Amino acid sequence: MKPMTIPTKPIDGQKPGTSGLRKKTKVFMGEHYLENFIESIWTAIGGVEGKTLVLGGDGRYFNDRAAQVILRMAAASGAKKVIVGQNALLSTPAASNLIRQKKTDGGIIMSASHNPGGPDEDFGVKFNMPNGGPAPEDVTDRMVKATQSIKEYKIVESQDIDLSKRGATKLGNMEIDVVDPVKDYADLMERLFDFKAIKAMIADGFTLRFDAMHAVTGPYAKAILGTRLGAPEGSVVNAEPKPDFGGGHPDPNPIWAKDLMDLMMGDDAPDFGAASDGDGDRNMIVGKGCYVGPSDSLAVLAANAHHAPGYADGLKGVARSMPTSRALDRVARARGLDCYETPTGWKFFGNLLDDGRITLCGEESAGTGSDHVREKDGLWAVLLWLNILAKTGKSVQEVMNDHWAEFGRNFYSRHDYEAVDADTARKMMDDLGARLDKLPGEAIHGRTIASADDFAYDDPVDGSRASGQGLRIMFEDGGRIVYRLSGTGTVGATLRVYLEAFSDEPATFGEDPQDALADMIAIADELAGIEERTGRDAPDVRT
Ligand code: VG1
Ligand code: CO
Repeated sequence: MKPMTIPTKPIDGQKPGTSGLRKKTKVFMGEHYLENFIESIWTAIGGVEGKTLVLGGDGRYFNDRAAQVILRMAAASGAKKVIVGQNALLSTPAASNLIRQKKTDGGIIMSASHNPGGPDEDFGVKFNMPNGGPAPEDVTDRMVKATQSIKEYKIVESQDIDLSKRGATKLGNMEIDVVDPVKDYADLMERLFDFKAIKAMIADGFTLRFDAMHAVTGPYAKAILGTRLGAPEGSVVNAEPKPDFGGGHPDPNPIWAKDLMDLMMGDDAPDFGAASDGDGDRNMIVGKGCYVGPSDSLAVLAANAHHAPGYADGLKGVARSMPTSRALDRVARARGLDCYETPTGWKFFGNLLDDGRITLCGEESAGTGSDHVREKDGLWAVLLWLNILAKTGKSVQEVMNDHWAEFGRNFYSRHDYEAVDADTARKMMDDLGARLDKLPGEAIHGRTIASADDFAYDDPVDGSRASGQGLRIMFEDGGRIVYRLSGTGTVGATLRVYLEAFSDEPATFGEDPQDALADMIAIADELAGIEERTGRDAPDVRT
């Protein structure tokens, strides 16, 4: 089987964002588009010859075709072996686990995560390193460079490989191992958590609903929550991965997981509700009549992780992305743990985890995880919650009430303005950025600004610096507003405004965050001139 060398030319805009390269599916399906990017990944990692990779995706439209192309390109460039999830499926955390367990040279995950899928929606590709984590910025920078000078790529001609059957096969000299996407991951979960206690709780009548949102976690949730933990039929819904996620956004938040929210707020609510996103790395946690914000969930998990066998020895330290609320910091302070603040995106946690500085970390966007893999992990968070509930005997609402009573409440919300004109958004950020120096001391709606900056991060492990990571405005009363432009969207710009206000007044703990943050919301608009500049008088999504 002789590799063909196909001449090509650089294609504009092949620049990975917060998490891999995401574009409209039709763009990815365009001539040479996928091929150029894959070849550029090979260049960025010093070639793929003799290497072993993991390959899988979230099952979205084009996932199956892209897998065949990637296999043919890996074979043409001399890869030794590719381990593929059956039907080219792998959740992001399961892929991270396989990369680590099988000691491979990395892996390719085909996913645009929480973005909708289908011929008119989004597709994506990301490369993970041998540690199982997303490629850091120096590697993605090399990818971008390679896309800008690419002249040719190599590919072999072949029939499609049958990825529906498990087992070993060959493509030219390259081995292909089609594996059960679930088993190794489920075994890992069973080692970390007290499955006996969770099983007993469920057998005792504890009820739950997991909404897989027609995305990749369906098979994982059925195997773990159903088969291994005994949750009855009907506990896992929308469990079959569909190429268009049933037409919805596979984004586990109260807007896109509305059915689950309605159920959990109704009279017949089960004890526990959860959902995950397209590629299985995010989570939403809901109790009976009680939605748990992701930043709070992270803080609760940090405070209670010792209830799970995998974390019984305590945590080495914790980390959160900068826009995530500082509820976690309060737990860290009380427990004497180091707490790191990183830019948005999981790639920034990798060094801290590898260096043994932290055990647990998370983001406000419904991503939490630990050192068990190098990605955020939706089902992991669900299982840790279930483990905590089983061990403490508390309801979700009781866990939250006790948490706020001990640490106070960081009211928090993120407001997203989607598909804003990119130049308008950029100019708004630039103008606000230019005024930051003058803001401290200014009083607005009765609150005084204590400090303001453009967040930059110096990685304590490798010394690399990431700047321009979001504008932070801190208030004297502990409140905070952060402005950032999304790095995962595919249309125009998405402005994210992150709002936070702290209260240690128990009478306020039950308030709706949108009410508790009303002042901050008004201040955020006034400071940046959101309505005036974008014409939007309200965000598209509030989480
Ligand atoms: C968003 C989230 C960020 C997350 C990223 C990838 O990025 O804010 O916290 O790490 O998505 O998540 P941005 O740049 O759009 O704000 V996933 O589950 O979509 O891979
Ligand atoms: Co995701």
